[in-house]
Amino acid sequence: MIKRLNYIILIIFFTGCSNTNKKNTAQLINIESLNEILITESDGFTEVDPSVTGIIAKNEIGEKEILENQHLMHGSGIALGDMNGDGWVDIYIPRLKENNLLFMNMGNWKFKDVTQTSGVACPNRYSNGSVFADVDGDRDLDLIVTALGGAKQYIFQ
Ligand SMILES: [Ca+2]
Ligand SMILES: [Ca+2]
Repeated sequence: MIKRLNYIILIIFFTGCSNTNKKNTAQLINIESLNEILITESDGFTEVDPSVTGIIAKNEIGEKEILENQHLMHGSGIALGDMNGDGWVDIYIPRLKENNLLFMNMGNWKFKDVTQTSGVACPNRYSNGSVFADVDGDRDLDLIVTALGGAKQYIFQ
C-alpha cells in the first residue's frame, strides 16, 4: 500500500509540473524509470550518493548571524521544476551565505551544475526560499528567489 501511495504521489508531482501533452509523455517515461529505482521493499526511497548525482551542497549560517536575525534558522529549502523543458526535473538550491546553485537533470540520476551559465547564483544575499512557477503566463517555468536583506526577490524568466 505504501509503495502504491508513493507511486501515485510521484505521478501527481511530475505530471503537475507539465504544460503540454508532449511533455506529459516524456515525463511519464521518466517516471517509469524512477519506479524501477525508487520502489524498494523498505520505505519507498533509496539514497543516491552525491558521487553519483553530482549534487554537493550545504547551507551554513553562523551563530552571530542567527542572533542578529533568527529567521535565518529556517534554512532555504529547494525548488524542483523542469527549467529547460526536457522532461527531467531540475533542482535549484538557495543558500544563506554562499551562492545559490542550479543543477540540470541529465537523466539516470546525473545532474550538472549550470549555475554560472544560467546566471541564477544570487550572490551576496541570504537567499531563504525559491519556487518554480509560470508567473508571466508564457507556459514555461520562471524561477522566483526570496532573500533576507538586500533585494528581497529575483525573478528569472
Ligand atoms: Ca529539465
Ligand atoms: Ca514563464
